Amino acid sequence: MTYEAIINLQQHPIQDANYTNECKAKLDRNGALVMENFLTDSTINFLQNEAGEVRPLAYFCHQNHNAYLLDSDPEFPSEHIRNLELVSDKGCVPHDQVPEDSPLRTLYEWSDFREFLANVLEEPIFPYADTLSSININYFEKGQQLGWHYDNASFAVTLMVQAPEQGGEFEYRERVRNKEAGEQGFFDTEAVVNGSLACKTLAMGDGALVLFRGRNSLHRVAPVTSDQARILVTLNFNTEPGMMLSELARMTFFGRLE
Ligand SMILES: O=C(O)CCC(=O)C(=O)O
Ligand SMILES: [Fe+2]
Repeated sequence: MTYEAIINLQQHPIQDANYTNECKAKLDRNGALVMENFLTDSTINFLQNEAGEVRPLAYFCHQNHNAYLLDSDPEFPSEHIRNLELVSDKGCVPHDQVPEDSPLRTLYEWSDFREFLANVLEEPIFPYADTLSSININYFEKGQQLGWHYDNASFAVTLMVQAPEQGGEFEYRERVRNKEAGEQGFFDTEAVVNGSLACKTLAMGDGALVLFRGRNSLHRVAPVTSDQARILVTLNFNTEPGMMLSELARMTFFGRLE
């Protein structure tokens, strides 16, 4: 498939410097950028079929973690928000099982797309050096979710391939902690998790490209409640060349190291 056939370049002229600057301004303002209808309808159809075909290869994980994605801190009790265990469960088809002819690979490898991302994110971007982590097809089936957390990475790039019919909302609240300043934001983190402090929902339809800064913004994917799964592709990059995802993370999310 050609780039024009994959992406709605009229609506999202990512090779244009003015458009790129607009996107960067939106991301800086909101901590998130949703580019609806980034993928053409035919790409969405193709990717929904592809995701259905490789679905039997998905590795499903069930994980307990705290919002900080750190080992628990013995200085706090287990019910403290620092240590409170939350649940995540989803399936994942890793990079090496994404079909060779997939438009996901064409997009991921396109130099103009990478240049757009690097300019909008103001970070250099490089693919993962391991064989599993760069492109991931994620499945959230009925009852599955991603618990509240802060990302380790400074940004995430995702493509919504199939929105669920019900549930599965991406919920977030910006600037709840300040990792760089060593401020863990316990009070507000707990208030968001227990529902007493409001969060926002980031709407994303089929074909949306989403850029999100999740290091200090608390976020989750609510449990999917429809039979229709939420299928979301993460396009994963590093700010340095030659990096691999940690062995622990690869075992957790993919069930193997290579
Ligand atoms: O599924 C999503 O939309 C976001 C996933 C996410 O927050 C993550 O992988 O850290
Ligand atoms: Fe996240």
